[in-house]
Amino acid sequence: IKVPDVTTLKEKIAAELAAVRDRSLAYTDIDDAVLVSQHSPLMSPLVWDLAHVGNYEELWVLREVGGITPLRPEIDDLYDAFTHTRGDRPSLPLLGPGEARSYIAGVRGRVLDVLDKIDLDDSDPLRARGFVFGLVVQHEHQHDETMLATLQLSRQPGLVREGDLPPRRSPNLGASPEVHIPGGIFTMGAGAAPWAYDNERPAHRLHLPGYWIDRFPVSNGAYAEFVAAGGYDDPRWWTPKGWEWVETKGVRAPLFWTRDGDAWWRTRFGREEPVPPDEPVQHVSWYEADAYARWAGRRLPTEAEWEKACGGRTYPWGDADPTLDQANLGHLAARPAPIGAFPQGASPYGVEQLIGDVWEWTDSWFGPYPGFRSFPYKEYSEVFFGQEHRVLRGGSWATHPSAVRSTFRNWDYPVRRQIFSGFRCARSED
Ligand code: AVJ
Ligand code: FE
Repeated sequence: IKVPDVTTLKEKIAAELAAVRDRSLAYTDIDDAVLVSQHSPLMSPLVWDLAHVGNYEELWVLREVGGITPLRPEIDDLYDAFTHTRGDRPSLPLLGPGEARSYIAGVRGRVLDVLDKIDLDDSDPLRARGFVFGLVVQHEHQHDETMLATLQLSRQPGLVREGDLPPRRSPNLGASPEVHIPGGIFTMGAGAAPWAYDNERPAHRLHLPGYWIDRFPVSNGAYAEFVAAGGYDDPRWWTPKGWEWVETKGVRAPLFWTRDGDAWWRTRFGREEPVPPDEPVQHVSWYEADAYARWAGRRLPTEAEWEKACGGRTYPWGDADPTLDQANLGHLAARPAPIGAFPQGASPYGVEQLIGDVWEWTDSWFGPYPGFRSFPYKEYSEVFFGQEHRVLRGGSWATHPSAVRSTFRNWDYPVRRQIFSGFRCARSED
């Protein structure tokens, strides 16, 4: 995690812009053939993501805020995520890798000119406290995480930096596996956070009855018990749609797991390794998370329960940026950290590993908070509201610290599992 040594907001923004671009360029510093090919119909070719982040930056910073004439208006349609599906993108006349790099560099140069001139105290909501720069920085990091999912699906070894996890602290494994959160009112959603998305607002007060929530995410070892107990053979644990998914797709285990006798192996960025029992399970769908919870006599937390467990601060540990002993974020290593690795990242309630490691499925559909207003465009959040997407919380090992906080909401289809998704369980008070 890069902690830029900066004082002013403009310096901080410039450092964030530089860091995210370094990240995107590192992920795409690979053979052109790998960049332009489609590794899964679920994903864009990497070269699409690369030019798309530049086009998004052009639309929002250069045209909308800077009033600058479009650089390449003819490519807008190619990089509009709503015009072509991911599956169709390889057949489009996309910019090649070299062209994409020079296009995004050209945009970035002008963006730094806009940053230089802009008044960040302006009351215009795109300018105020640099919101538009937060928008493009978070957007690019989100696509970087998507690129990692694409690289994982490609199963090609050597494309992703392995890195090292921070040294392990003494884990708090002796503590009770569940934490009780008393009933009462809490404030859900983002208050002061300047770069929070529209879907995190407005902050609102909500009463929750008391409940219990797991101290840690569910581990591979615990999940393997569900598999061994015939979890995938028993429709009792699954919703009707989940069971239909299991049967039609023949799902038997998390994505990327393969069985070798009694042992489980997984493919991680093209390398085979035994499934480590003490890591949070990842690459499970909402259906699998929900079924495991029912098998375990529990349920998934609602997103309100998940957020309340963070204790009402920017992050569970407080308002300061994450440190290496609080959370596994920002691609330190290309994997989740073991259960219990971050006692210093605990919330005031004592709930751990809420931020980082794996995105956590919740029971909630992605919908608007009371009083929601779309900003700055309805295709970021609003068009996804309804009973199609489930909310995930907390970020994964692949999420950058600037693109996650206690109030941050991610969403996906309940079948999705190429994302770095896991879960923890909860239960109501008796
Ligand atoms: C919030 C991760 C679901 O990747 O579809 C990227 C983020 N929005 N470009 C996605 C996003 C526009 C979004 N998720
Ligand atoms: Fe996008």
